[in-house]
Amino acid sequence: GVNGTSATAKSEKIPAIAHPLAEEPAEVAANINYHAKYSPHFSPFKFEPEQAYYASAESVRDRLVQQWNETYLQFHKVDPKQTYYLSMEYLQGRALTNAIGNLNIQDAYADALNKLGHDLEEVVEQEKDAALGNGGLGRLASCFLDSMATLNLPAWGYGLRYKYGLFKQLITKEGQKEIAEDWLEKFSPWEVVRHDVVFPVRFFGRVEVYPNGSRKWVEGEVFQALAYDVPIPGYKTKNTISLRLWEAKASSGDFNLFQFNDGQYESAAQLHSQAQQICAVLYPGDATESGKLLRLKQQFFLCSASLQDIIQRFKERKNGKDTWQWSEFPSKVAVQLNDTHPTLAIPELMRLLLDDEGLGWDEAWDVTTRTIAYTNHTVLPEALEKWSQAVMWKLLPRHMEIIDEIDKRFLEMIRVTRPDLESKLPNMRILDNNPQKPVVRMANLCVVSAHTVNGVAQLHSDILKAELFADYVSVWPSKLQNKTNGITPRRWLRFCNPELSNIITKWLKTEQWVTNLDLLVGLRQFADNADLQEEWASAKMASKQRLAQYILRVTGVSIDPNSLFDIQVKRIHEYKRQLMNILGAIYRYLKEVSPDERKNTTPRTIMIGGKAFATYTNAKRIVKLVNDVGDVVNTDPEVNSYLKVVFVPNYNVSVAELLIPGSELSQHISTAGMEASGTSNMKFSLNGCLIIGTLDGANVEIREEIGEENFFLFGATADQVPKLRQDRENGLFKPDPRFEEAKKFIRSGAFGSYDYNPLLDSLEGNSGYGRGDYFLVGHDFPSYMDAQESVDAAYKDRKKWLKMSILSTAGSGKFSSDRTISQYAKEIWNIEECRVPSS
Ligand code: T68
Repeated sequence: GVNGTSATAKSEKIPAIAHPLAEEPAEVAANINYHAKYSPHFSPFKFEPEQAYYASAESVRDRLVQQWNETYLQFHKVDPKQTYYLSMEYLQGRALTNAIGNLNIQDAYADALNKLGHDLEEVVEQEKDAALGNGGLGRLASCFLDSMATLNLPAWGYGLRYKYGLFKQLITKEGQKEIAEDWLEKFSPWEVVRHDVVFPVRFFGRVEVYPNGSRKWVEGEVFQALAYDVPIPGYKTKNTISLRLWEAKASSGDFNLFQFNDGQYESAAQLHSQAQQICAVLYPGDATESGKLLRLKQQFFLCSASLQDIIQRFKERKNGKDTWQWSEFPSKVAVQLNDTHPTLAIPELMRLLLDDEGLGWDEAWDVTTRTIAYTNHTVLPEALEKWSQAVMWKLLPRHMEIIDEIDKRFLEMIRVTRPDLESKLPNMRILDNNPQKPVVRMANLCVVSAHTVNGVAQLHSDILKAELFADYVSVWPSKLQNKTNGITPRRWLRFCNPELSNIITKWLKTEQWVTNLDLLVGLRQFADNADLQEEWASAKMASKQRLAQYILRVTGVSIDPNSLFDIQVKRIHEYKRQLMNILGAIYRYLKEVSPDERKNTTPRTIMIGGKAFATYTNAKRIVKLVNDVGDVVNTDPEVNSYLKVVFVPNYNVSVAELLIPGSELSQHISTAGMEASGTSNMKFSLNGCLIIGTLDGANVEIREEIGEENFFLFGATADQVPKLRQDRENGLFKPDPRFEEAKKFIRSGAFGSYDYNPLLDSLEGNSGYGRGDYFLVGHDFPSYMDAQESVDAAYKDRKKWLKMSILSTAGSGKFSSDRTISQYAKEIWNIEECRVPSS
């Protein structure tokens, strides 16, 4: 079938009857009205914003379904090589604004809703964010889908349909509290359940060996993976691709009616409730001991279901021949692993080829390695996945056999071809057989098995080559690539910042920049133009006012749109150094207690937002500290017209869409070498926000593109970090008095009775507990404060600041995910566009 299902003997198609989906407001209104009446999810007497949202979304979905079908028909006809992006996370955010924007029908919808007595802006806010991801990695996957659709690439996203995505963050007197967020509570109009797309997925069991030597994984528990498809429309193209999310179900025979009739209700439904657990919650990222087995089950569930689906689609495309050639699989299929989370795709593909399809090892290995590519997103050792061999042998016995064999053959190959690497083998091999805790190193399995490995920014890829994966580089010199991350200019400028977008279009005299972001350089020639500067300033002011209203509504704090809006929003992590930001804010507060200082000051509003992993104690202490500092500063009548400190609660994609357009300065201040790329830095810069930052991740490339004079740089470089840590252990670190003063003020109890000593202790000492300021906050603090002084000075010169702001946008063209995805398509996937012809 066109949509990837098996063709039935009797192919009964839905007759092609044209159903015009109008673009005239009156007819759009009729479409919305139709859904309000005939797709009734609510009482018929209500047509409040919520009902208007669902009816609008369903009417948009009708169009998407139509484009979707045309897209699959085209893919089926042309039969191109296709890419499958496997990711445990997608941070989609809201879909309505994006869909009507990409379909270019926003005006018709705004008018239609007006006719129906509603306001589009209010209606779109009814939608809950789809937050099936933790942070940058998940959002990157979503930006990539938007670009793949927009570039008309034959591509699919595969993921899991978690019932509960990322938690909702509440701020209480105790600090952060996590609340389960049931994003499907009232159903999602953007998913289509595909009852005809179901695959079995096995856990546990044993390996059966046959007389001819072949092996098969049998028994254990078998669940069903059921597909839910989410349409991903491209921008101003008919192409609409799929994000296919798997849900786990018990097999239909698994409900024990005898037990149930016997009153044993729980055990009768046991497999049903076990199935529900698999996709119940998104793994909350970072390091946690709990739920390890469940996480492994989730990873395998995604890999197994997706590969069965991919193989079935490959088999359907016989290209006029009687059967398929497995050697052609890699010229029809590219699989990209988003970090090591879907690594099990490697042994699962091997297993399917060896045991189900009867290929020999060499042939199966050739197909697998030519199919799979891997993206690394971190060098933090604690974030590199390692699975217990014992757990793996139990849950996936056949896969462990295969991994064992891959490891053996890798050792053998190195010993034969590169005896000089013998001493490196213990670190290079896949299995770590340390008797204390034998583990499988997933990153090593990926590097050994994938044809291409990539980092996500130039500096990060360089570090991978020089450090983490250095030993492999001499074996496979061209396996490692860089693919600097990007963001979709649709969501992150065109739709979230229409005021600025209109100005850009006006001055560039074209809207082509939305799909060709390099055109933004055309703004450079106008950077000094007073008219552009005034328009630019008024767009920024409008966004700041909108943001100020939001902050007042969610925090009760009133902020001044004439102050400098300084924002740091991202997951709370010690390496991202939100603690440095708040220490800087505290020092600024101490200074501004003096009336003399206040006279020359640049009024600032410092906003910090982000979620802390529920058991990451220091991260939670940082959240609490920002809130406590805010309570003191914002109620100090002497200071609060010069400085405000606001914690923005529940940071998510929709909140980002409000914050980024209203920002003037954003902080990307990680310890150099630790942030693989960062992607919000690109969003801020694109929206004309200046950056204060370290030479880390993509900051390096942003600074190169926009010009070093437009970037507030400070701090140690990545190559200095090891020596600085060493110096510290040798007692050579001399703290700056400003750093000491800020810490002392917290210890004095100025921000309440909460015990911040353990948090501050992490910044002290030379080693041991707190690792002696492992993240080098103390070392970088003085240069950070100096850079902040340059920010204040630059902001006083309004024309200079506006010029820098314009140049930030003008230099951000490189950071379109369209550029990133074109590079993946050309340099890793070897796929080409497959465009739906416009009728
Ligand atoms: C981020 N990684 C990098 N990991 O930190 C960031 N989830 O520098 C980079 O820009 C971004 O990836 C995109 O490349 C993450 O977001 C996770 O969220 C994570 C980590 C472990 C488990 C699950």
